[in-house]
Amino acid sequence: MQDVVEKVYEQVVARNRGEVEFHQAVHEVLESLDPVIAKHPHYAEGALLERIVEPERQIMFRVPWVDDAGQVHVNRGFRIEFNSALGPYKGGLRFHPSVNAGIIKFLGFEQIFKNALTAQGIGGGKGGSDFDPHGRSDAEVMRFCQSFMTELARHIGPSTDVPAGDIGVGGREIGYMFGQYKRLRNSYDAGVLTGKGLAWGGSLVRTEATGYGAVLFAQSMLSTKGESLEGKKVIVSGAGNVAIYAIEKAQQLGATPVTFSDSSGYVVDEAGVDLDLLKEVKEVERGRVADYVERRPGARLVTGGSVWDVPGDVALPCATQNELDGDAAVTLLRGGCGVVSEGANMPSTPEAVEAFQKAGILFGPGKAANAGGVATSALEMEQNAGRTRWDFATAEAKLTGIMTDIHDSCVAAAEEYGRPGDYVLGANAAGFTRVADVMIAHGIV
Ligand code: NDP
Ligand code: 2IT
Repeated sequence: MQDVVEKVYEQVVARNRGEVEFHQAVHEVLESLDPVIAKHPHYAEGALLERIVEPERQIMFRVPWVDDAGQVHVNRGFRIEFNSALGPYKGGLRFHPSVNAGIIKFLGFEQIFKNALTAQGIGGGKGGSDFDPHGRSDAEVMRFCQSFMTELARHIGPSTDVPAGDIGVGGREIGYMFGQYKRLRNSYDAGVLTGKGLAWGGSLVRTEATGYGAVLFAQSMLSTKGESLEGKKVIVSGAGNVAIYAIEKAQQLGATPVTFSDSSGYVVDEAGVDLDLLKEVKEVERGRVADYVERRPGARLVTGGSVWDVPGDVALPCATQNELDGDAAVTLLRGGCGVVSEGANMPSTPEAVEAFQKAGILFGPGKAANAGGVATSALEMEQNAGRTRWDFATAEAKLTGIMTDIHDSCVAAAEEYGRPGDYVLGANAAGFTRVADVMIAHGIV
C-alpha cells in the first residue's frame, strides 16, 4: 500500500479496536486503491479517504423483549449509517448471535461500494442484532421485531434510510417490522423497508435476486472466456435465501449444483439438488439440512470437514463471512474449480482470494457478485414510489441488465488500472470512484 493509504488503514485499526472484520474489509478496498490514487492523486486530498472509512452515524440500542415463558431478554440493536453521498442509506438487517459493531461496520462499508456499482442512487448502511431467531416461536420473533423497530423507526424513512433482510431476516421479520413501523408513524410508507410481501408493496424477483444475480455474474465472467455454466458442476454453501436461489438459477442455466450447507453440516447430492425438497425443508419447515437427507435417497450429510472438500467446476459461497479460507481455496483449485462467485459478503478470506488470483481463475467478489439483491431492493423502492408493480419478467430483465452492467464496469475498471481480469480491483475502483466523485461535489461534509 502507498504511504498515504497505509496511514488511513492504521488509523482505522487504532480507532476501531478489535473489529477485525471491519479492518479486513477496509484493507481490501484500500489495497485496491493504490493504482487509482497513483493515477488520480486528488482522491487522497481533502481527507476523502479518512471520511469514507468513518461512518456518518452509528446507532446502538437496547432491545428488550419477553419470551413465551415470560422471561425477559435484552439484545443489542445496531444501525450503521455509513455513507449517503449517492442516496438514502440502504442495506440489510442481520439477526445472528455473532453480530457486533465490527461485523455491522464491515457489512456497511462493503455496502457503500456495492450500492455504487448498481448505479441506482443508494447510499450504504447496515444493521441488525445479536438476537438468534433459531428455535424461537413466531410470537417471540414478532415481539423481538416490534421492540427492535420501536427504536429503529426514529432513524429510518423512505428518503433517509431503507433497511432490508440479511442473515436471519426474511419475509416474516420484514412483515413484523413493517407492521410496527406503520403503527408508530400512522403512515403507510411502503418504501421504508424492502423485501416486503407481494401483497403489501414487495417486488417480484426480490426473493430470488441475490442468488440469481451471483449466478448471472458467474455466467458473465465465463462468457469472457467463451464459456458458459452449461454442464458445470457447482458447489454451493449455505441453505438460506441466497443459496436456494443461486441453486435455482444455476439449474435454469444447465449447471448441476450438488451441495448446500448450514451450521449443522453439509449435504452432497451427486444426482443434483432436489430444489423443491430443499425449499420445503428450509423455507416452509424452517428445518435443518439433515431433514433433506432423510427424504432423499442418495444424498449424504457430512458433519465434519468443509463443503469446499467436494470437487466441482464452480464455487458459490452463499453462507457467511470468512467461510472459505486459504486451505479450502487450495483444495477447490486442486479439484478443478475455475470460477468463484461470492453470493455471501466477504466469504473468502484474504488468503483464499490470493490463492484464486494467483491461480488465475475467475473470481467475482461479493460486492459485485451479490449486488443483485440490493439492486432489486432499489427496484422495489422505485415501484413503491411510482405506486406500481412490474411483472416477474420485467423485474428479472432489469436485474439481468444491472448484473451485466456491474460485470462490465468491473472489467473496464480493471483494464483502466492495468490489471485486466482482476474483478476485486475492478469492483473496488469502479465503486470507489463513483462515491468519491460525489463526495467531492458535496464538499467537506
Ligand atoms: P439466511 O439467513 O437466509 O441463510 C444463511 C445461511 O448461511 C443458513 O443456511 C445458515 O445456516 C448459514 N450460516 C449463516 N451463518 C453461518 C455460520 N456462522 N456458520 C455456518 N453457517 C452459517 O441468509 P442469506 O441467505 O440472506 O444470507 C447469506 C449471505 O448472503 C450473507 O453473507 C449475507 O450477508 C449475504 N447477502 C444476502 C443478501 C440478501 O438479499 N439476503 C444480499 C447480499 C448478500 P444456519 O441456519 O444453520 O445458521
Ligand atoms: O448485503 C446485502 O446487499 C443485503 N443484505 C441486501 C440489502 C438490501 O437492502 O436489499
